[in-house]
Amino acid sequence: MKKRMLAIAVVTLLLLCSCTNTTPQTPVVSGKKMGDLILVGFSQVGAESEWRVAHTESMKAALSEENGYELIYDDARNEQENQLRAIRTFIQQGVDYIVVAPRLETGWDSILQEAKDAGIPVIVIDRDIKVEDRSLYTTYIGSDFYKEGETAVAWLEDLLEKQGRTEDTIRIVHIQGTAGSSAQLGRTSALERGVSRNDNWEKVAQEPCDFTRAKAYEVMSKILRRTKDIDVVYCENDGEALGAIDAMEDVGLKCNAEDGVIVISFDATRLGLEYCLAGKIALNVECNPLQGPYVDAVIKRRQRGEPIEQVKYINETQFDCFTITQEMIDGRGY
Ligand code: GYE
Repeated sequence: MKKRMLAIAVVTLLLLCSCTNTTPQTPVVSGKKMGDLILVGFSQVGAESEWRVAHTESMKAALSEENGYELIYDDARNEQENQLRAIRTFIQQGVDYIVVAPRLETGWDSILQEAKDAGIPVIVIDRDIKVEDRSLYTTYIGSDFYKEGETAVAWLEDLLEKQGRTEDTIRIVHIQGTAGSSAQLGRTSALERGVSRNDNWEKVAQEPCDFTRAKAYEVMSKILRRTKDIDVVYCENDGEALGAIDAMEDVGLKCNAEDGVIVISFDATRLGLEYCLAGKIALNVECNPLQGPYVDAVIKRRQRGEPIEQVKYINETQFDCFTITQEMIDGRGY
């Protein structure tokens, strides 16, 4: 009797085993789905600008379930500490890829070493980073910020020359982005070089405004209480340009490339370009936030075992108040 019961138990067990073998289910291991979806943890800086919102939307659209991904999205609310915490959690969750849009250029060595030790590839997007060991991340996809700045400075030199102002003192206010971010560092150093090669350019003020319209309004209002003798305002993104323009208009200054303050901006968001069409922003250098498809392509290439370039700069253009048209704005994706 005992033997018969044992035999039944063994057969039942075998049947159970064979059942689970023939109907495999998607197991869940510590929150990670082992199906064929690629699990990506994305640490975003925050939501400080229109550019950033478009960037987040592009990432979410490209790394969608229909496209083969499961995306864990984290908004760091403009704190690098939060980004480090998010990445550590991604590592614990055993994601397949980590994507990070870093707030600052430095401070990434240890966390990326942790990701590397766990065998998780890291893709850096939007702003670049500086680490001792370049093999800590797979690739950087974003903009050449120094080149963007050079484009702006060369355009300004050209305009001032056409206006016959190469001998006049040109008083410049410099509204910077988030101090220590690669977007700020690149755009700033291009202007610094411009100031040092043009003896008649004079820096009236230089202050970081975290890429936000509110901070730029506040800082520009403070500068204007000190002086209204300003020829150029170089803002490191559209939000800051809009804030600075608001402050200047409040005190009766005209923003206009022909007979007012020359405002220079970066991003070329729809709103920024509308200001350009209205003549208030003289030059808007494009910075393309639609990076999701590039990230998707890199991950798919890596999945197929194809080589990946270390740096991928996105092609960008520029718009000025003399040549921009409504059609150009209508054709924009952000
Ligand atoms: O210019 C600004 C944003 O890192 C390129 O960050 C990005 C910058 C962009 O908030 O609008």
